[in-house]
Amino acid sequence: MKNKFTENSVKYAIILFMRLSIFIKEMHVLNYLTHNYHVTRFLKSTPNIYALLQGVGIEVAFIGRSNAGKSSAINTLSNQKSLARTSKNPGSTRLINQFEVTDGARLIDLPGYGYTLAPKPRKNQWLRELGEYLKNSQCLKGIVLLMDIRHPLQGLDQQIIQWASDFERPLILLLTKADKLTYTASRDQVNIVRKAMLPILGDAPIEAFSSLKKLGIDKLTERLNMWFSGLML
Ligand SMILES: Nc1nc2c(ncn2[C@@H]2O[C@H](COP(=O)(O)OP(=O)(O)OP(=O)(O)O)[C@@H](O)[C@H]2O)c(=O)[nH]1
Ligand SMILES: [Mg+2]
Repeated sequence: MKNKFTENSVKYAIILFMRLSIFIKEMHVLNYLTHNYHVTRFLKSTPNIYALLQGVGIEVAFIGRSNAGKSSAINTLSNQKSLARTSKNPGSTRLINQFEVTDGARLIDLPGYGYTLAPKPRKNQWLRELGEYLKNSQCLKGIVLLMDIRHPLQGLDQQIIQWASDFERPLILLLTKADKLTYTASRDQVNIVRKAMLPILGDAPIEAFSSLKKLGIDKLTERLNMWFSGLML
């Protein structure tokens, strides 16, 4: 009787061990599923958020104030000069531009908020649409929130962060144009933002980023790979 019990326990332990090792192996493979962002291509533009809400697949949205460097970040990530339209004048991205990394994996370049010259009703409507998207999208697996490293966490940035937290959207914060500051000053800014965001975002990644110097691309790529692998849901 005792022998039978021991035999069964050993059998179950072996099965459990085998299942666990298969699970760990799968996690390992998924973790290292990398995408080639250099082959990213333009997919389509849409004038409002509602077309996005009907999509399928996985998407990651680049969100931030006008002129924060969203389109530039997509160009640097994809190693293409003018995949996304950039401009030194704020408000250069008016439409919602979708880029396809691979079948079913999209980067979404959103128009910026806080553009002072845009009419107020338009600004309010855009913010409402953004809120709806963050709340209701089935495809949105991650947010890349970009803020100029010299002026992070402005009112609307904080609103996006609050929504991301409320709607449980994973987030990476990129502090852009880090080439404008010294290494020490940019590290200090990262620490300030990290400390301020700790109660809301916990240990969400916050990185100094520069499209110009290609700084922070590896961290961004790592996070995108996780989201596109469906790991960090
Ligand atoms: N020095 C520096 N300038 C940058 C960097 N990234 C973007 N810029 C500049 O900032 C300006 C705005 O960049 P965009 O990428 O168009 O910004 P955006 O967030 O897409 O702006 P909207 O489409 O208006 O919302 C352009 O003149 C870019 O060349 C960077 O890393 N370093
Ligand atoms: Mg843009």
